[in-house]
Amino acid sequence: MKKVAAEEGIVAIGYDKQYGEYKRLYQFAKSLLFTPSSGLYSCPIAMTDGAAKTIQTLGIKKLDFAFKRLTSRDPSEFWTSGQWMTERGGGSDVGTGTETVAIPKSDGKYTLHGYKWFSSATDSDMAITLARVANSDGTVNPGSSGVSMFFLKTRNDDKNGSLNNIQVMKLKNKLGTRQLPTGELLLDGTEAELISDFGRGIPSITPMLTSTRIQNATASVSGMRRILNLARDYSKRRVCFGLPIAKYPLHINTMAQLELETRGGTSLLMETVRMLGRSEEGTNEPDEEHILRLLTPVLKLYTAKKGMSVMSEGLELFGGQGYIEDTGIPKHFRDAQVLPIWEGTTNILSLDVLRAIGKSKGETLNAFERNLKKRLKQSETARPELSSSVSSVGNQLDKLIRTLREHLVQESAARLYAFAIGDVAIGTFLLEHAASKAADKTDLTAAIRWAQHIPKFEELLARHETQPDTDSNELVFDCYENTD
Ligand code: UCC
Repeated sequence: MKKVAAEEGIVAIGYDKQYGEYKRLYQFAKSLLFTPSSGLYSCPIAMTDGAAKTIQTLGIKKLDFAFKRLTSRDPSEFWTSGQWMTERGGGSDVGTGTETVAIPKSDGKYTLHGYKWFSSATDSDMAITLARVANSDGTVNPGSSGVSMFFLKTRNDDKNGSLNNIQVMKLKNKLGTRQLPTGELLLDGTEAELISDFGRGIPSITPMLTSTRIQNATASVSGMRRILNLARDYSKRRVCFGLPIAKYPLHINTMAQLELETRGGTSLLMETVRMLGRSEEGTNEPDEEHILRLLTPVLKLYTAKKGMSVMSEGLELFGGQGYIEDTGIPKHFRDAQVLPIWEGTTNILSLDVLRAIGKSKGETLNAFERNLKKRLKQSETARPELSSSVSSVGNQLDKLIRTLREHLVQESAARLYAFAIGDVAIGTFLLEHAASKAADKTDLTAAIRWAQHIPKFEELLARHETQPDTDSNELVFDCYENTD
């Protein structure tokens, strides 16, 4: 898969200047095809892309040689990268959980000493990782501001390619993604180079997170598409009660709903990567930069959760066969369960949505509103029969924006906001596509259907507010403590 990935340019296309602002669209369109057939090789590819993006974004000149390898189409040159962030103490709270210590050497490099608890692609050529630089008295600075970012090669340059003082302590016994060797690694004097400013490790690694979160969404969307294509094919062959099951209205209705979810996720993904390519080429409008920041966590959390429900329904479309390992189908479900977890759980990403809005002092929201309204209007002008669908999505957008401006601090509703942002964004993008010359009848029907069924934000919010924040939540959550 490493050879195939290199030759097909699965990473390289995203950095190929000849495709200008379309390079990311092209890359991710190809990734959508590659990912579900890659035996999870898409995971090391995701981190490889993340490493290349980090080196490029931060302009780390001394890693030019690594960048060339990460983006090479020549299998003998091509490198993959790990992203070793997770330690025993976390997961989500990287600022507290990072215990690895970096000890300065006399040549300006460092040795790393610590334990990386969840390192996917243990066979990668290099890794980007985090550690705390030891002060001259041997102490380290605590918290996020004590964490710095490092580059390391996993193997030494000697003849045997010996490991760079890394011990693979065990391979993880995971629910799914078993094709992929995730390891617990002991770094026991691993030579590494500091590649961020002191204490700026977390913000410096965020380009990597942006990339892997978008790649995560690619896995979700392409997984949905794969299970649906298999189920569609099956439905035309499987005869039940005298007819192929594709002839039964209930079966068709179930599949149409899943098709809609899959299209929705695909449109959110492709619009995000369109803006990513433009951002990297400097052609984004200022509003699009804000929207890219906002949509990246929304995309990841939205598609991961929808992916799980589509996958579960998808298995059911095969009846008992969907539960039998010999068919190869159950694996899709097990592999999907990691998608809402790694690269930030749904809750962590919902908080990141609030962070993106808060940090811009609301400008992100203004940009989102302006951009979506403009696009909805253009869709209506281009295709007046979409008018009521445009109003339906526009209405939800208005309610959402109004609420976000008033209640941004309501942390317990962060998931609700994030999914609602996804719903209105998808509605807008599907309508825009339906109004374009490229649209066919299916595109039009799908967009209208999305608009008709878009979750009513006010109703969801009302339901949330009938269980107002802390007091009621704590009573329900801690029911054993609170029962007489
Ligand atoms: O699981 C892992 C590898 C598995 C394999 C991956 C393959 C995936 C593809 C699959 C395809 C098949 S690696 C571990 C993944 N771990 C995470 O994703 C971490 C989850 N935790 C978070 O996301 C947290 O929000 C943190 C650690 C990023 C930040 O938490 P803090 O410490 O509370 O952060 P602060 O203090 O709010 O933010 C620190 C700085 C701020 O900037 P400054 O200091 O300039 O004000 C934030 O604005 O970081 C900035 N920042 C961001 N900037 C934080 N998050 C972001 C962001 N998303 N974008 C830009």
